[in-house]
Amino acid sequence: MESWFFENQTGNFGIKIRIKSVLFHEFSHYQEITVYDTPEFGKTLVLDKAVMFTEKNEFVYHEMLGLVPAFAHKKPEKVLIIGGGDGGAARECLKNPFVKHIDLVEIDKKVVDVSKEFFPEIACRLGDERVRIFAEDGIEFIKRINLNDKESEKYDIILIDSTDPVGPAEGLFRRDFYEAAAGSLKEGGIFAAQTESPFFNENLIKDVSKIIKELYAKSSLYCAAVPVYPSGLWSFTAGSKKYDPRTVNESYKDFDFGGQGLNLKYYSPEIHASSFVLPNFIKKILR
Ligand code: AG3
Repeated sequence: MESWFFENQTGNFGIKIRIKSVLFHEFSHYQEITVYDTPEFGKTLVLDKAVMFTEKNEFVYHEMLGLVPAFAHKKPEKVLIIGGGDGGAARECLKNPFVKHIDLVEIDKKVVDVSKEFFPEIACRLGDERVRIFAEDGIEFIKRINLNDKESEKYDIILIDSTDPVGPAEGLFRRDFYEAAAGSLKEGGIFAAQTESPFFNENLIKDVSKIIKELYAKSSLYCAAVPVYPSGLWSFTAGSKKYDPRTVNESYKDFDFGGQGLNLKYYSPEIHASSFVLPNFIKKILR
């Protein structure tokens, strides 16, 4: 019998993916977690009926979220990832030669466990000695760092690797959270968050960009193509206290981005720069 997974993406539009089998299905304390095996995309993680990634194209999102801010920064030693329990963003960040330490704050420990079990190539760095995992609410975590206001606790890079702005992730798209994140960055720090589809989430992008612009010396939106996400075009919003997020920092002028071990399938210095070149309809959203 044929089986298909449907994601209703906008209420009026969605995608369907043929499934070979259901490898895992459980309701955690926070959400419904499903792992499908699919002929088109390989194993696929679905949270609350929304596709988070597929084995075949997770590299786009994870490289672009994990590497653009890191390579815009002169020397990012300490990184905070909110969400990202699958480990994809952490795996990418560690490709930056300066990164010494990553704190990963994932509210749902089940996502970490499922990713380790079913997606070892994505979760491969979760056991790295440089990565510390906290199973707690990222909003509270960041508010604590901000309140403590101790330079030694702050970060060079903060990444928001969240689900859509509904359910557990809703608070990760709010002003008070963004303010606390800005206050948890060191001087010269860079922030980046996944900010959904420019085709379907105009208002969200407009609101987030406005806040980030207020909070940082520099702010920019960049995009990448993720076939399984709503509309296939995905956005990330970056805010930076000092360095221009749109360019690879001088400090990497001798760095070999084509190096074998790095295994970069999407990101390159050229893609870094070009991902900030926006079509007019997105520029208009940001005006
Ligand atoms: N986070 C963003 C996924 C959003 C996709 N939305 C959807 N399918 N409706 C992905 C997390 C991967 N680390």
